[in-house]
Amino acid sequence: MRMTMRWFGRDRDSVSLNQIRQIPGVKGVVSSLYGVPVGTAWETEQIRALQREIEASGLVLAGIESLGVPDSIKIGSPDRERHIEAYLTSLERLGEAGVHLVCYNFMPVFDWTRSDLAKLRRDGATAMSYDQPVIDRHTPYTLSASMNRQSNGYALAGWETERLRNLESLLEQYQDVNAETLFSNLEYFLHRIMPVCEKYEIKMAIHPDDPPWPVFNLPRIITGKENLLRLIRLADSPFNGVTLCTGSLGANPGNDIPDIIHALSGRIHFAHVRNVRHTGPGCFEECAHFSQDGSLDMFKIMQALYAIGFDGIMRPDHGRAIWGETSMPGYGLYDRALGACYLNGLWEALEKSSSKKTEKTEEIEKIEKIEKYEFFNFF
Ligand code: DNO
Repeated sequence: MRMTMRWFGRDRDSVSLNQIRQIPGVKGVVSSLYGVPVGTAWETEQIRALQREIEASGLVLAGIESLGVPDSIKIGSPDRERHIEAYLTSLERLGEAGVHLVCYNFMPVFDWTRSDLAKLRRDGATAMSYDQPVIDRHTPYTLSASMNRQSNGYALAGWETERLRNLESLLEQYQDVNAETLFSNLEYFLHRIMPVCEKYEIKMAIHPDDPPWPVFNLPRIITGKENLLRLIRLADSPFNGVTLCTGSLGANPGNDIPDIIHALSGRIHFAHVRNVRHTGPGCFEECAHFSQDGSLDMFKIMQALYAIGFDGIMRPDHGRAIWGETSMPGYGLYDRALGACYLNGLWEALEKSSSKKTEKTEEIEKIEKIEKYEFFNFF
């Protein structure tokens, strides 16, 4: 397992690479070319520049979150071919640059959705929350305006105002798209990109829908075990995999996360590990990563990942806003750093108490020995 953090780039993030480097056990970041509009092919030089900047801080670019999929591909509209070509070009250039993990999602129009980005908690911190009755009183317009108003001035990934400029026509284009259409458009997309992913060994990791149920009557399909298994079957390649986002899937109390982890063994390429607190039907609040603060058993989740020999990239996920920090909602330094340390602690305990070490663990040990050697030689 490799612990990383998400980093939004020097111009967008309140957290610096140097701060991230000081979190014990964090060796890399996942990032993206946030300034490039979804649907445009990424330039090699932009990818290399991002890598150089990250490496100059002693970290590595461990993967891309996200390489956005344009709505045309999700809808299956005529410009999808042009957009798939651009996507393939970006994948090829990423592969040539040695990037082997790409996170993406297949949510129509909107990415993750919340009704409140700064709900006051009993501990005095604030956290994001979702309340279905509140969402039901919103239109897509009022919700996107409200989310952007609460974003502390940061551009919210997935809710960029430029992306939502053509909201009306976009919503119209989705009128005939149901869950089945979405599945078959996802299948088409996967079949087009898998040959390139196989050539460059790029693991595609679809992010679950957040929350994992339809929002504003738009279908959502990456919602639970059955559909995740269906997704895996759409393209029979080890490079067609999943981002196991415990908070997104865990928003539905019916999703048994350890069970899903076992079912997806071998296809979990990226893990977003965070807790969530169920507050009522269709309602949840984000919380600290610590098991007792939320509804998920984080030890059982890490235990399941350990049991399947998970050796991919992991990151802590949304945190509370604590200790007076102002950041992009969910993406401050402090609570995510606490989360990373907690998850690393659980993992260390699992490793040290395990009697049988898997081959993968031994491989990781070898890499760590080399890293230690390089570290001492550095000084
Ligand atoms: C929210 C994130 C998502 C995720 C995308 C992946 O905080 O987990 O925005 O990055 O859905 O494409």
